[in-house]
Amino acid sequence: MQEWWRKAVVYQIYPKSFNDTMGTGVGDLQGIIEKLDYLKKLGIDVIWLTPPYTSPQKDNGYDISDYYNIHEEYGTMDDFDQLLDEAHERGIKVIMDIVVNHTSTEHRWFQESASSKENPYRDYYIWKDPHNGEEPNNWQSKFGGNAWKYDEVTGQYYLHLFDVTQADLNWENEQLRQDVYDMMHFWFKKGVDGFRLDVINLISKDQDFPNDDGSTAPGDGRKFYTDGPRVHEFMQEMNKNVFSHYNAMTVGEMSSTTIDHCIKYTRPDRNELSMTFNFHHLKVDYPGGEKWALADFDFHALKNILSTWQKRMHEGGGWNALFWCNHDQPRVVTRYGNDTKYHNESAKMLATTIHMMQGTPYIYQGEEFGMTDPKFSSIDDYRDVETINFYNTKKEAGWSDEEIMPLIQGKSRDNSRTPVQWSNEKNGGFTTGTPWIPTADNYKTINAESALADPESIFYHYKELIRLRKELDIVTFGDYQLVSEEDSEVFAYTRTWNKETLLVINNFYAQETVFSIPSHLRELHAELLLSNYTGTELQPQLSLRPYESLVYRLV
Ligand code: TEU
Repeated sequence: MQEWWRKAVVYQIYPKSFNDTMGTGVGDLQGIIEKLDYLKKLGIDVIWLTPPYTSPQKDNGYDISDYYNIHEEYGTMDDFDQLLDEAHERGIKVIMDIVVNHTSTEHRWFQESASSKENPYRDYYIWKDPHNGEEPNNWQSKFGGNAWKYDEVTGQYYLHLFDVTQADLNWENEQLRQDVYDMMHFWFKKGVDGFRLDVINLISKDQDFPNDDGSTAPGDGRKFYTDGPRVHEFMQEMNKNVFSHYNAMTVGEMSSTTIDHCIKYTRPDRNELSMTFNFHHLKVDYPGGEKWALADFDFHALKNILSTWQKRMHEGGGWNALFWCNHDQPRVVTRYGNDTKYHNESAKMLATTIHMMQGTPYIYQGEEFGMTDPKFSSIDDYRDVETINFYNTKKEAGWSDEEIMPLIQGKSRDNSRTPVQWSNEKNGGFTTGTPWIPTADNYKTINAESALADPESIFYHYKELIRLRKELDIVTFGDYQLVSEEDSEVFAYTRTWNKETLLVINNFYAQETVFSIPSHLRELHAELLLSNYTGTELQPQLSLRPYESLVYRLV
């Protein structure tokens, strides 16, 4: 249990929206270097850089056309090397986001592969004959429509689980796997500290490519490639060939996964990955499992899911990545908190809820001072391929903007991709040019500069949470126990370790409420470690103010 990443806090950077030093309207690597001291001040240990490689940017870099180069708009390989050096000088590690489930169709491998059936790269991708003159099966792309694209030149279809320009790689091909491992060595040799592996649990497909009859799951094909037949074998091979040679941290992004699989991916003796992201706690506001629909979040489900993952991953020897926000998710303060009257209180409360759990916490750029969803009213302000596909499909089906836009405002991935609000200057100080996506209107009040100037800001609450994790081993190692299962407003849990207990109490609502402290905890001496209001003494019947959040040490 001594691996360095168990005590680390990770900060996610989406370079496109982080900080632009060239006035192009697009963030760049020099922009990250400029903010390293800010990150150092926050106290994070690791930067996760979303894909900075050469890419046509149909999916903002998750469509890689050259794994060995830096996307021109972000700078050069020299800038990257400088970023790595300067981060390391400050004691900050850097992990790279790597996408190996698919490449851009502009990648040389795909160009070769598509050129003829005899090309040696043909088998690097998944090509199938038409079935009765139509698509090989009924699998759906995650960005809408069928997941197969017909290619006129060779008369076959290729698989794309995401955009039509993101062709799925064929992991059955040994040479492809070797090429991927070689590429990973290239980045490790440069000095990177690990990888975030994009949708890595989708790489092994059922080789029968069966039609999905929808009898046991949504009918979109997911069950035939999610945590697929050879995925653990591939992870072990990757680990043996690559990760085991370095003191690496690896985090796998797991789409629609299960706890049992995540234990397998992360249990140290299995030699696969360090930790996994799962998204079940971010689907409690998907009515009937549908992303593009609006509903209040289901608080009981949220507590239940997070608690089950805490307990079972711990018992099974696995390790969780802890997070609320990333570049695919709406901002949590808007989503599960309150982005108006209780902006400050609810953002801090949400942070405490996650950061006092077991696992490795992730902070997504701007989360540390409470950035919100922008709520743009026009589709013209959105850029995301998934959002635009959704809009077009609904328009074709006859929906009006009045019906579509509230869904996009609530659910678009662009909610988290607006420029980081550094100051109250034009464009939030992100760029002197025209930003590639508009800045949220509230940058004059919600920005890093004001947060830094206010000792009571959300920023300093995150800093304090990071400090507590560093100082108290119990945050890393303690057992987790939910203590508010039935409560409709409060999410309270304990962590226990070496005769010590942490009691974490969070009111998730704007109403005051009374929380009854479980009797076995009442006898102990309580010390308040952190709160989002001025001090509260622990009492058996504890009155909680709106979004109040408290962390006590009990001995
Ligand atoms: O996302 C994987 C993924 O399945 C989702 O988060 C997806 O964006 C969401 O379900 C759509 O509603 C990863 C990346 O994080 C994302 O940005 C990429 O677009 C995607 O893979 C493809 O590489």
